[in-house]
Amino acid sequence: MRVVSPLVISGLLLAAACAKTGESHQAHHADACAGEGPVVTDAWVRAAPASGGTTAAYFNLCNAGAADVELIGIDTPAADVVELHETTKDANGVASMAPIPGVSLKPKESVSFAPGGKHVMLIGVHDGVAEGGAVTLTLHFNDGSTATVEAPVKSQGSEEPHGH
Ligand SMILES: [Cu+2]
Repeated sequence: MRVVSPLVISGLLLAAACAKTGESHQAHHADACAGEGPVVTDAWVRAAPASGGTTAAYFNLCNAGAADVELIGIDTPAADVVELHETTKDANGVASMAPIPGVSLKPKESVSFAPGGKHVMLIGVHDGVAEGGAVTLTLHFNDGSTATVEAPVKSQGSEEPHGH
């Protein structure tokens, strides 16, 4: 059987697209899944151009616990509304993003929130989300637990597309 499956081809194209966004280099740090329960690492927030605007937060999340856990929401004092989003590309390479309900992690599983993929949308950003600052993010899980991180504000990286 010499026929190359279209699924394999599209998978390769997706991998190439991800590499271009630079999200994969962060995912490689996720192998150290130590601690208890959900562990957040490498959190950061893109600097917002002005208060009232929209920006995004990113991090790696791994499940160091023994049971499945689901990230169901995030809140922050730095914005009016927080949504979990995922950016995808259609067959023409046009990127768009849509809300996702949550992310389930099996024990030792990790997920990367990174530019060009899953991200945390901060809508109605308050003053002070500028480079050199920090934003407190509180992650909520389906078992009632939370994880709070201080995410530094950085100006690096590309913008998320704004269309929904
Ligand atoms: Cu978004």
